[in-house]
Amino acid sequence: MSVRGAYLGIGLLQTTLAAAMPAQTLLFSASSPALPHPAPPASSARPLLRSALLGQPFRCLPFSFPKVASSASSTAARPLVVVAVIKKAVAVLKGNSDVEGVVTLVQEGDGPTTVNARVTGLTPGLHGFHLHEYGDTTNGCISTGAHFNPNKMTHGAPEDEVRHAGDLGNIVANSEGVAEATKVDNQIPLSGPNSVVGRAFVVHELEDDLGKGGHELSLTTGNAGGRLACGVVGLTPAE
Ligand SMILES: [Cu+2]
Ligand SMILES: [Zn+2]
Repeated sequence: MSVRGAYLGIGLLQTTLAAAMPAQTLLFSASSPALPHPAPPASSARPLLRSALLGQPFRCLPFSFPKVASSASSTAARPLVVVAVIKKAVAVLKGNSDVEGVVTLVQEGDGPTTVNARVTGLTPGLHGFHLHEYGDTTNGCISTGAHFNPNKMTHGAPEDEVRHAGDLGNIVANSEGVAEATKVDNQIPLSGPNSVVGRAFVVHELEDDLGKGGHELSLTTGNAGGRLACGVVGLTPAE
């Protein structure tokens, strides 16, 4: 079984086991202590695990989660299990105005992070939407610092090569002041050195010019104006 095959083959297990596993856990065996509560007896766990893997026994091997290589032609089963751990996080946005919202983040393995945002109370139109460096709201949204920028870049659009990791562009509010957006991004993982857990989302008063507005602030903030609401990203149960 290819790595990709193993990855897909354990999809069923993932939903039952991922929640009980620490985010860094990439492998497990049938005797793993990290089973869900209440832990099923080994006698009932083993048949389930085996059947989902075509009867192959588990073996716990050192393995780092892959940047999945294409190997669709390889279908030979191997006694190796790679679990794409699903990580989820949430941020509840509040501020000094009527603007509020909820942002959810989901990341599977080392893949991109999917961000779903719903923000209400906005003026219709575009509003800058970023991850800022700190999850510190002691002084309101101001204390979340600048845009999350681990690679020391200048401000840009999400699709630009030169951008802050936290640059997620704009969200667009409708005539009711509601903005709903889904963004899929590779620079905002939920674990590792550039994890955004513990940092903060900020929704701005104005449109983010994506670094192209020619304003003196364009290359630092996109000239997106004040901070209407913000919320710290925190881990949430994966299921
Ligand atoms: Cu911002
Ligand atoms: Zn930026």
